[in-house]
Amino acid sequence: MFGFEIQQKKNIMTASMNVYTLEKSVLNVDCIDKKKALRSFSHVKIDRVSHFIPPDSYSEFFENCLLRNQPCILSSLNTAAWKSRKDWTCPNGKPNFEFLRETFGHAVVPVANCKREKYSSQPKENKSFSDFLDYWQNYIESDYSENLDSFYLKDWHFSRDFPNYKAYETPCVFTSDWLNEFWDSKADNDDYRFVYMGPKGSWTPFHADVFRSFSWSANICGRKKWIFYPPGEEENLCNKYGHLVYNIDSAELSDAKLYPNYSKVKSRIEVIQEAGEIIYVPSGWHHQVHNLEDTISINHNWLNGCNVDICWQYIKNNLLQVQHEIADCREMEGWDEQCQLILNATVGIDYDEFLRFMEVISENRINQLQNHLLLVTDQFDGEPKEQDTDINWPLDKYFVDKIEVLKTGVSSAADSKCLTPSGGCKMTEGQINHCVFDLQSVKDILHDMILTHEFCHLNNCKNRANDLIKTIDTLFNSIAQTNCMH
Ligand SMILES: O=C(O)CCC(=O)C(=O)O
Ligand SMILES: [Fe+2]
Repeated sequence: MFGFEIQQKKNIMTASMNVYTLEKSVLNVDCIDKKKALRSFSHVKIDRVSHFIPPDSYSEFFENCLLRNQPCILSSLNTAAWKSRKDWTCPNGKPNFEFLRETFGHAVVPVANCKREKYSSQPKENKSFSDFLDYWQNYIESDYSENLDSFYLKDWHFSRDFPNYKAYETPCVFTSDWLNEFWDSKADNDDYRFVYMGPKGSWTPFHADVFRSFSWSANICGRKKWIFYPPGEEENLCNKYGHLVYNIDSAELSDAKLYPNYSKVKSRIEVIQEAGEIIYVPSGWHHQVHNLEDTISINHNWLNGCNVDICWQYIKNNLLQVQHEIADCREMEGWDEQCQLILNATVGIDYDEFLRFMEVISENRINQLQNHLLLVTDQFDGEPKEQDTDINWPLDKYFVDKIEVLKTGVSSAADSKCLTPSGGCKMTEGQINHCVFDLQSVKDILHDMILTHEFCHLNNCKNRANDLIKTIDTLFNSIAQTNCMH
């Protein structure tokens, strides 16, 4: 169907346990190319998933939405049990201002002014949350008067500010989240988990997300209109100076002298997200968002083995731009390092930190797999605990070569921690497979990194990347030699 096929050789071990050997010879296309091929089959429509997504549908979502990079909306059943949906809203569906003020009023929050534009974004300032709520209630009382400002509380690191208040639980399909896993491991106490609150009419200008990550966004109350353009269309939405349009509905787009490529735009997708629904925004899809009512939402930016190549490509492209901008001082000593500094200041990460990112993600998975191997081999004296939940996640479909994986029957249970093994427990087959897929995805990036001149030029980076590739290969060999599911 997608122009390539993974053949498998199947040896029946016992009735319930098969060994799958993936033949390297039929996997002669790079995994990154296979991911690209899957993404090129765009629907240009947004599916609504009307049911609760249990962990055993993980592989369906993985294939249809994450690998294919296609947007979708999950039904409100997926947020029905969240504390924020009960505590933060009134029976009539409006925000519960009293509860919010009493519980979180003392917090300091970032607030954007939607009626102003400064350097292609809405200027932001910090306010106390109770002041913001006072403004919001007055604005509603004025019937959203044209004469008043439209303020939008954005990018509030709510979980960081209130770690003991469990406002929500990340749905299983969004839990392979390398971005927050990495940022949580750093000392700077930053993350990509946010709360947004805005009155009717507040909006977010046209953009693609940080590092070209995915996002998911759940409406706690209210409704949003989303306008999407698939990756690549943004080139037609830039003016003759190469600047992306700020408001996708502005009249200036029809000025052919200013936006010479606008007539080439092929697809625009609009969708209304209702209260309780969660929208999944794929990697590199540009979007603009309007609050149609007083709306509260929770969102995460995240990335994983499905889109890490898009992120790495984005960072490489940004370095090219930086190099172009300071090309006139190329001969000066330390020019490469200077480019990395500017890259970090503009994009938020440089090559050295991206390698650190890959190292942290791999270390976590290598440790999990090594602990599992210890538990299932003779070196462990004691009874390993069984994990009671599994995800339905067949590795053989997701392009990993040179690995023998033991398949057993899979069970399912509604546990959103489905991808993370609990301490002392054997990993489930699905968890093992996912770890292997993740490590293979890191390996693909490392291989690309060491082919990049600027990367190899940086102190010790090439050695670190090569060492990590060797460690991953050694682990893959031990997995292949061990009956993992003993
Ligand atoms: O809800 C909004 O205003 C913007 C959210 C957004 O851009 C996102 O979740 O990626
Ligand atoms: Fe966004």
